Amino acid sequence: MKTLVAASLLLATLAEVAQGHYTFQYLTVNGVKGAKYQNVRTNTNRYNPVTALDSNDLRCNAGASSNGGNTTTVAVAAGSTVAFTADVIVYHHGPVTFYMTKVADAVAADGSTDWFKIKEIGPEFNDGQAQWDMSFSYSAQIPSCISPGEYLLRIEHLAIHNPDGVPEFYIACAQVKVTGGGSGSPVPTVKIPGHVKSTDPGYTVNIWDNFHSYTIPGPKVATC
Ligand SMILES: *[C@@H]1O[C@H](CO)[C@@H](O)[C@H](O)[C@H]1NC(C)=O
Ligand SMILES: [Cu+2]
Repeated sequence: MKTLVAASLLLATLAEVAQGHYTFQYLTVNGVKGAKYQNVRTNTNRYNPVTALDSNDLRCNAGASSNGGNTTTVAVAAGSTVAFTADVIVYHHGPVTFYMTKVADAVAADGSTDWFKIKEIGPEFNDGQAQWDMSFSYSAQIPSCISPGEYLLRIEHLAIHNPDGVPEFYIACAQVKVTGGGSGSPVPTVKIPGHVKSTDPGYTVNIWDNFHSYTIPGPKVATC
């Protein structure tokens, strides 16, 4: 068991060196996968993660708070399914979450407004073994109850594979205009940064040691 764990940590480290990391570059809306960065903001840290819990880069990734003019805002019906796709398959262990924030103008938005979580994907435990969803694409449903208008739609993959290192955030924001919908106000809301604390069990956990349950960091999935 010890050897297995050591071997998988070593593999993870080798993979890190060999491949670099991943960025979420594509958005699928209404069943159509957009072009690279068509509806997803570009970033300036290549395939690298954000690691500082107090950084504004946690909102939409490095360099992505004021470059919305480089990205087209796409219409999406409330209640429909959207997906982000990365350039390489996600190979670190950790949760994937989706957030949204309502904005006056998705092109101009800097992510300083209130965010709510719309989906979270954690591990499944089978026979005591954690199984993480490590995929190219992750999908979420735009809540039916939210009001129409422009939003930033954000994906967050928190990599917690290395208990000796700092957890890594892989983030991207898409620019969407929600049509239909309702008049609900989703709660709870959070600011980013600030949504994940350095003491959160889901942030500090060692997934290789006696790992039998997991609490995804951040707020609960919002309702309205
Ligand atoms: C605009 O997008 C392109 C790729 O689509 C990228 O290379 C460039 O750095 C982006 N510019 C800004 C200001 O984000
Ligand atoms: Cu990594």
